[in-house]
Amino acid sequence: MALRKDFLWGGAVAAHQLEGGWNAGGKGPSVADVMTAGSNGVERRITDGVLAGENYPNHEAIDFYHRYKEDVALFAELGLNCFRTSIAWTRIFPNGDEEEPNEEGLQFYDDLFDECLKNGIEPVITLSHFELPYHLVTEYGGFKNRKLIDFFVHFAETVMTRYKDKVKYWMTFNEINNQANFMRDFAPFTNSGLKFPEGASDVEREEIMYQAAHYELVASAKVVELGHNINPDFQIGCMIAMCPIYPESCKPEDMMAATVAMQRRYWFADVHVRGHYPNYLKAYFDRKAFKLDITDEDITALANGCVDYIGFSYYMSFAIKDHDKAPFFDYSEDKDLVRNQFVEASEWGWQIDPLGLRWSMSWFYERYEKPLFIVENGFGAVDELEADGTIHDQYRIDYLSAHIKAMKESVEYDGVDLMGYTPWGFIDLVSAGTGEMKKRYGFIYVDKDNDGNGSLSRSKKDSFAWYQKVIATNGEKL
Ligand code: P53
Repeated sequence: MALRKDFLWGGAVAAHQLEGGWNAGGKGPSVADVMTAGSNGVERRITDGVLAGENYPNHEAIDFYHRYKEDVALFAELGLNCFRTSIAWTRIFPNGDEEEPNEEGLQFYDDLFDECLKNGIEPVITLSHFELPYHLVTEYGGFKNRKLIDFFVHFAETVMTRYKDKVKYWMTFNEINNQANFMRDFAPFTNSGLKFPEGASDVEREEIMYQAAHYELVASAKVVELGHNINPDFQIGCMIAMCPIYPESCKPEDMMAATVAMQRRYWFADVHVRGHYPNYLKAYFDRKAFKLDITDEDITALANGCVDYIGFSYYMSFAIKDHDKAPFFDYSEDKDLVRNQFVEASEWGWQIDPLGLRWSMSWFYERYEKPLFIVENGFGAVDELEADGTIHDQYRIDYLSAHIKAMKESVEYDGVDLMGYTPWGFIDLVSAGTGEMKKRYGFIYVDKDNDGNGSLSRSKKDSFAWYQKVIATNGEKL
């Protein structure tokens, strides 16, 4: 089997990481707008609102909001046939709980999508990509509040109706499973707008995370059902951060630890795709005696809103050892992962493992038998701008070609049905994890540094011509 003839070759970004214009056109602040710049190994701080004197890298980002026309022309030159971005919820509903949308925000995405379509580029849209209205955090406590289901559904219905003839491919919640790492503040805040009470215990944090995730899954399912009514041609997927967790050794306890860890990180996909909670999780909830608000109506909504495809990101694999955890093998993403001695890692410690992509594709496809869509993959690295303006990023080409090779093998040898591939941050943008500009993924260089200095001018790296050729040959020439 070869890649589909209509294979979607694209690039992926998220509104808050490239648009800037954080308060332009009636936009309200999102959770991304109250996060400071961190650095390699230093977490971003979440401030109490937007404070004077702090550096908020997403406020300007790469100013795509004002430069999208020139940028889309570059995307067309690159040869993309699709462009994955998100709709910033706060451009449409600045506070998140309004009845009436902000027309100026809606018009911006009309113009952007028109510009893409005119250039033969199909938009692929994420509805919630780490950019929840900040007002929903301060007034409602984020997604641990059931009211957020209706706010999200109203937002989704508004944009799906408005763009029903311009957008066919949708995803609900970006990397919904990042919050499996509930012991750190980053993922629960970016996924769900959660701030834990001072001194909350580990178990309390975990229970809050499960409650929020449940409401998100219900909201997602309702949007899938609604979207199919708005336009039966819509393809609506979930979005999972796939970092497969290998046992450190073939010791049976390591294998069991890896199995349980996979359950705790990927149950979200089970609910999205199958429309019900898996038994292993029900058994876990019972053992933990969590008191979760899961109603009969919720159960029905989940069953009626199974996703059409599985969108996922893939950057790296993880490894785990048992840590004497029998018989439960409970997983702590914060503490249990170990270095895999068989693979290299990036400067940010992300373990490079192309074969892990093929493994992940098999795992998803055997389990669900639904089409897959690789909506993020890439290599964050420091690029050197030469005196003549060129950037030689052979390391990025090496990383991506090895992953595309593994992806093709998965389709050809394992029979996986794959819709497309959109490498992450194909134009340099603000890193989600660290808020840096220095951690670059792009084929297109953007002149800006970690402190916010630079002309914001765009230029092509060596990888630009390379990806052009990959697309032109439908992945034959790597
Ligand atoms: P950055 C963690 C693990 C895997 C993917 O990440 C992740 C994260 C969060 O940092 O995020 C996704 O920018 C996410 C994008 C993000 C990209 O991967 O930290 O969907 O928004 O930019 C790369 O290097």
